[in-house]
Amino acid sequence: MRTQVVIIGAGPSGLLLSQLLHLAGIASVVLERRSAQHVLSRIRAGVLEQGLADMLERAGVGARMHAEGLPHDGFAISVGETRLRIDLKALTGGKSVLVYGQTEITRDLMEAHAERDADVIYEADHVTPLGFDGDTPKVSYMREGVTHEINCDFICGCDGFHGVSRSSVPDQAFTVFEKVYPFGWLGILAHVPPVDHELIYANHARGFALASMRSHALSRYYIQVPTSTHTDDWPDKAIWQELKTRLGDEAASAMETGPSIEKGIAPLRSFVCEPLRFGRLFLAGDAGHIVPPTGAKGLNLAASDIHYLSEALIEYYGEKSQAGLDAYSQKALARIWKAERFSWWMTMLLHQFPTLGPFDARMQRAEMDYLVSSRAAQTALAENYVGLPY
Ligand code: RFL
Ligand code: PHB
Repeated sequence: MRTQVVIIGAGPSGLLLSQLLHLAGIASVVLERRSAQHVLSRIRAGVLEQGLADMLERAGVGARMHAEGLPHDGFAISVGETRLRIDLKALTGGKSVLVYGQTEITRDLMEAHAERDADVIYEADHVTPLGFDGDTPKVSYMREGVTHEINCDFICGCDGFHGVSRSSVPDQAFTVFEKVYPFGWLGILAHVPPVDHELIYANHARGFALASMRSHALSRYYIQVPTSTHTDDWPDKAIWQELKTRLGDEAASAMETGPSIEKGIAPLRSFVCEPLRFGRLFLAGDAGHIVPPTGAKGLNLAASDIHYLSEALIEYYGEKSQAGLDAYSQKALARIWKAERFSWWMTMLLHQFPTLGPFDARMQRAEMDYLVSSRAAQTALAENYVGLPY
């Protein structure tokens, strides 16, 4: 079998890339290790920058997002007794973000793929990118016990942090920059109305908490927990109590509680792989970088990678020019590092660090005091939160 581009991974990065390539007349095959149902069951991101929303619209999958997504013009930060509203719209000259679940984006993309009978192969085992350092790359995989090979021009590794693409590259060909934080986020989803119409990020003496949402009837909450925590350690009742404590009295009195319909723990990590191109293999999204979720940047960064990569591939096939492909890694990394900085900064501001000394604790407090008192500091935060330009 032969195609132009093999895409490994049917998460948002892989599905969006194949959709944009299809609209430009470029053929691709997507190989996904899990079932479609499993991919849809992962509850992840919820905050979309305008750039991602625009891309989804260009990809022809924006209708439900526009109908059901919730525009957010601001959010709150609560540290100790201090509560600050970041007025995104006023601080950025009219920009905002859209609350719409990653699960819904994935569902919309899957439907678009099904409508055009796209080549997305789920439950593909032992996916292996081969020969990408030469001119004849291919990808092998197994399905229902049978081995297949697809010859192609390019391989796009959109297979997330634990995927096979990055691990197929020799260690000496790339450099990893990494910071692992000494805690994770325990997240729950519940069929209750959000505690507020905007998100609330809180840094309490007992740790970080976030009140988020997916709709007017579906809430998403997170609390900082030690890395060793298991979900069994936290029955729903204890989570609601902890959220009330950490989010403060005003939120506690407005909070509606109910049984969780999903509960999971995500470790917090900053990670960048340099470069993102190895011959005819390109990495995009979580395959190439991870941010802690505090700044809501992971999915949005995946989208900007896909923007640069799809443009480069379209240029290659349309104009027979390699220039975009040659520039991909550098262009994507320039934006990635800025989002890494912002996510690291928000993480440092809003969490309790068990190993922080008294000096660093005062630095954290001074950072918050400065944010409260300075419109310039709030503008810098808002500009990054709504998303830096592509
Ligand atoms: P994904 O979504 O991990 O998809 C990769 C796909 O590749 C498949 N795969 C393989 N397929 C074939 N062969 C193999 N060997 C394979 N290995 C893996 C996987 O099954 C999967 O289907 O990566 P992608 O597409 O790059 O998308 C990245 C985003 O999912 C991620 O950055 C965000 O979810 C991060 N994130 C957030 N980002 C935001 O922009 N805003 C947010 O509000 C936000 N909140 C979050 C988040 C991530 C979280 N967790 C759980 C890490 C909140 C949380 C709690
Ligand atoms: C979410 O709703 O899942 C969410 C929102 C904001 C974040 C991270 C996650 O910063």
